[in-house]
Amino acid sequence: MGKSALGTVITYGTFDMFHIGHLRLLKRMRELGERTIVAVSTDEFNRLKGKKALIPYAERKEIIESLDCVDLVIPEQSWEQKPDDIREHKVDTFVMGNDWNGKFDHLKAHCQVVYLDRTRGVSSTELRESLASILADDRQISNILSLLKALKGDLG
Ligand code: C2G
Repeated sequence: MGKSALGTVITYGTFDMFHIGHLRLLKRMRELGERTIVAVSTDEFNRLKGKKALIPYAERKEIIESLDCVDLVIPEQSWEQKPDDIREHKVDTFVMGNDWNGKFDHLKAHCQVVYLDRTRGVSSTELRESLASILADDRQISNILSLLKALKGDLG
């Protein structure tokens, strides 16, 4: 089926510390529809989701809006807004990574529901943890250096 036959596609997410997993999902979403919409979780909604994004909503929104494969970005402010979004934007297909497999099947009453394979080996959480360990190593190295300087001073 050609893209135009598939009309409008929507997906939802935090998209914190934008990475290749996010990009691949959005590019594959582009293959499923002529018009693509991304609902980016606001900072307030992330608190409801129990997620603390490192990058504020306005910057996450700006990054997603800059992508050629994305036509429109809207705020995701609640779990319940999806059916209204689907109606308002005349969405034909709802897309999510398959870590959400089955969780949005109820939306089949409104549009097609497609779960795409997640990209393995990368997530915002893993990026944050690697960043934290690199910073911890840096702190350790600077502690050792200041200790060596102090020792050098003592030895005259
Ligand atoms: N994703 C992916 N591969 C990864 C990481 C994420 O394909 N390595 C996909 C997720 O499956 C999701 C999208 O990228 O479809 C956005 O991921 P998150 O920002 O983690 O989204 P999440 O916080 O799960 O929010 O109402 C739905 C929620 O807002 C989803």
